[in-house]
Amino acid sequence: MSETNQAAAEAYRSALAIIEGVEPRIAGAITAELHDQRESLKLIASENYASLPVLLTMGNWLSDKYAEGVVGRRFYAGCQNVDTVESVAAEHARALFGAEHAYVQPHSGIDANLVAYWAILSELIETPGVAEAGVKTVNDLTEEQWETLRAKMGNQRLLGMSLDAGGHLTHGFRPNISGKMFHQRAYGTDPETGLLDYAALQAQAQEFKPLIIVAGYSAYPRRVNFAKMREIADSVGAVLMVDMAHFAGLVAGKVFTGEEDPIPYADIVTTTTHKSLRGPRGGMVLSTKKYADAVDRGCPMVLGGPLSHMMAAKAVALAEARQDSFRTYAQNIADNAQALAEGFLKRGATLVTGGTDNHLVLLDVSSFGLTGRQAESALLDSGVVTNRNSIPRDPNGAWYTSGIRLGTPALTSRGFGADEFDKVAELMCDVLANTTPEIASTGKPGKAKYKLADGVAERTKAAAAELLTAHPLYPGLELA
Ligand code: DSN
Repeated sequence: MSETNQAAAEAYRSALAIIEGVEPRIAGAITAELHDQRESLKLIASENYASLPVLLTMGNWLSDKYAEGVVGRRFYAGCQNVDTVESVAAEHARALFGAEHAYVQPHSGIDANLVAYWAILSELIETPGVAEAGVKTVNDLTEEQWETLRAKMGNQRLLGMSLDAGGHLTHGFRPNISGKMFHQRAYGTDPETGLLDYAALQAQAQEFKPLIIVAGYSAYPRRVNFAKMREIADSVGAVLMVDMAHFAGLVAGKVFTGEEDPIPYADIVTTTTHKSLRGPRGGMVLSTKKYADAVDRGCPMVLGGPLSHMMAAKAVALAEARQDSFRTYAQNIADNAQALAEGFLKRGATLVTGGTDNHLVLLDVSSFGLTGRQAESALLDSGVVTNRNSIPRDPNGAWYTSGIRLGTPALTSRGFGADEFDKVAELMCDVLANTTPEIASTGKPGKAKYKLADGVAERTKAAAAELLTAHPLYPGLELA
């Protein structure tokens, strides 16, 4: 047991005893969550296990301080310690990613995207509107001038990856606020290969002339060429925004370099900090100097007061990501995804795009005769935690789906390598091959109910336990 884990175990035992004295159900849920995470194969592509130093940094009195504004421009007195925290986190973020500017306040990836959209709209539309009217700020515009400007801001165009091709809700999906803020269109992937088609995207951009092109994804198992994305954006005068929430760890760990690194090519890059980056739950915006001031106005114009305890934890995680060992970790994430994909392919399973070259695999479970919902549930019964996901042009829609999205960041944090991921593919294929949909009242296979053959869940859990015991989570951190 490392000294850190021993000290953390003592700290957590004391903290949980204190919490138990106030609300035992909460102390119980926290403890149960550790057991659940330890005892299941976590393959959710957007989840990870933060280090104990990161987890420990979150719980402290920085939480009690209001600090709206940014370093050097606060709306509250007494923010000197928050200033230290925010400056250190931003310094690490700039150095790690080679970004001109870093804004570490967003509470989530969605918040980071909203800050980015708001900054782009403000920078490109609000400033000229105010300048043309010969006034200092929007507050000095007449009602009529303000309505004209608002109409202009509300009519801008956004081109983002469609949800079923692997884009995110916030990339212009109609039911999301981003789909309502903007006149939106979505780009998809090639129907044959499932890959991004840059020529088709170029033609679509040429026809649509968006203000913003959003690159990045939540469920696309391939790398993106950001130099090509930049060329497309430049050809139509668009701002290039990249949402790297899923693959920030691969950028930080220098697995994605050159044209696969979004920072040198994008105007604004957003991310979460808790996925492959392995930090605390939260978001960040990285930008060129041009957008720095607009981005820094994210709070209080878009966000509530910064969560200073979370910014502190982001700083610790970013410091960890600057260590050489993080590069090894990031490379292992990508290598393990290859092993997982190969494990499925050699057992006859179907993968969207035929494989992966990032951290995730999108398994098409229709070849097992299942919906994503049935597969997700049968796997969960067997101790394998995944999430169902649409595949391109999904006949089962976004609720039942035909896919299961799998990611390697979490189990790679536990030390799983290629052999273990091959075994994971074997176990999953066994579960799926032994699951059958229940016949609905229509006489056809239903989309939700299923039957898992007797004994499969038990044998999968037993095999998973062997893998998990050999790669313990927070070893030595023993609670009740
Ligand atoms: N919920 C995240 C994911 O799972 O990809 C994105 O918002």
